[in-house]
Amino acid sequence: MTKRALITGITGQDGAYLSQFLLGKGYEVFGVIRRSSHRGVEDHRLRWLGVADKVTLLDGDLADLSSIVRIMQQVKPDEIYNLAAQSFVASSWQQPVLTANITGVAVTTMLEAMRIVKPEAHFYQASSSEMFGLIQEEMQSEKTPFYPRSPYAVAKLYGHWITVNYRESFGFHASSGILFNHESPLRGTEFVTRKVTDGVARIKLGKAHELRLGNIDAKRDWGHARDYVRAMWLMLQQEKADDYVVATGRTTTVRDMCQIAFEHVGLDMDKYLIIDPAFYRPAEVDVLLGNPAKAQQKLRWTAEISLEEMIKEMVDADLERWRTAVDG
Ligand code: NAP
Ligand code: G4F
Repeated sequence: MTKRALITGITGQDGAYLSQFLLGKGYEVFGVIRRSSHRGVEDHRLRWLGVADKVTLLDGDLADLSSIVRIMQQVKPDEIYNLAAQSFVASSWQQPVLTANITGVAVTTMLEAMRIVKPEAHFYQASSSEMFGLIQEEMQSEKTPFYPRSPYAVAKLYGHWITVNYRESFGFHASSGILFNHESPLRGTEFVTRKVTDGVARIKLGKAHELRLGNIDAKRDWGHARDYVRAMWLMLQQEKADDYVVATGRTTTVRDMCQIAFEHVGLDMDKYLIIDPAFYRPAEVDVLLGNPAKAQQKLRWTAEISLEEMIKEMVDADLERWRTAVDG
C-alpha cells in the first residue's frame, strides 16, 4: 500500500526537501498551500528540486481549522509533518501575535484535525533549538531545560508541549523534533547563512559592494536540511513516538561561517563586511550546540554534510542564480 504524507509548510525549505525525500521512498505527497495573490511562484523551491509536478497542493491555512479538517478528510494521511510556521526569529518581535497563533496555537489546530479525522496517523512537530535560548547546559539534549528568548521560541515551546500532551493524553503517535539550525540553497535569504552566501555571490559578480550583518559573535550548530528531513521521517517510523534533538554536535560563529563563504570565492571578508546594529535583536541567543546522541543511537541518524560543504554548495548555487538572473 502506498503511504500518504501530508506536509504543512510544503512551500518552505524543509517542506521541499521532505517532499523530495518521501517521493523517493514511494510516498504519495500532499501539501497545504495558503492563498496568495502571487499565484504561480509559491512552489519555486519544489520546482528547484524538480518535484513540483509530483506533489498535490491543497488550499488551506493553519489559521483556519475547517480548512485543515477538510484537507485531512480528503487526504486521510498516514503521516503528518507539521512544518508550517512564522519561522523567522527576528520577525517574531514585529509580529508576536501572529507568531503565537501560527507557530504556537496552530499546532493544536493540526492535532485537533488529526483527532477528528485520523487519530491513528503518525504526527511530526517541527520544534526548535531556539527553545533552549539562554542555554542551561553547554551541550543541549532532550533533557536540557528550556529558556526561550524570543516570541518565536515561546510559541515553539507551546507547540512542543502540546505535542507531548496529546501523546500522553490520547496515546497519539506524536513526535517532536528539536532541530538545530539547518540550511541549504533553498534557505530564505533573510536567514544569516543564505544572506551571507547570496551577498558573497553578488559581491563576487560586481552586483554588490558590501555585506551588512548584526551579531557575528553568535554561534550556531549548523547542518544541512537534506540530512535533517531524513531524521523527521525516521522519527515517524519508530514503534513509539518520542522527542529527539537533531544536531551536528559542532558550533561555529557567524564570523567563521562567513569566512568560509568569502574564502570559497577568493575574497577578503574584511574589505566587505560591515557591522550594522539594525540587525541586532532585542534578546539574543548567543550560542547553540546540540547533543545528537539519542538520535544517533535510536534512529541510527547522523549528519552527513559538513558546514564547509554546505556553505560552498550555497555560494555556488547563488553564483549560478545571479549569473542567469534576467533582472540581475
Ligand atoms: P520556512 O522556509 O520559513 O517555511 C515555512 C512554511 O510555513 C512555508 O511553507 C510557509 O508558507 C508556511 N506557512 C507559514 N504560515 C502559514 C499559515 N498560516 N498556513 C499555512 N502555511 C503557513 O521554514 P523552514 O526552514 O522550512 O522550517 C520548517 C519548520 O521547522 C518551521 O516550523 C520552523 O520554525 C522549524 N524549524 C526550522 C529550523 C531551521 O533551521 N530551518 C530549525 C528548527 C525548527 P509560504 O511559503 O506561503 O510562506
Ligand atoms: O539565521 P538566523 O536568522 O537563525 P536563528 O535566529 O538561529 O533561527 C533559525 O534557527 C532556529 C533553530 O535554532 C529555527 F527555529 C528558526 O526557525 C530559524 O530557522 O540567525 C542566526 C544568528 C543569530 O544569532 C543572529 O543574531 O545569526 C545572527 N545574525 C547576525 N547577523 C544574523 C545577522 N541573523 C540574520 N538573520 N541576519 C543578520 O544580518
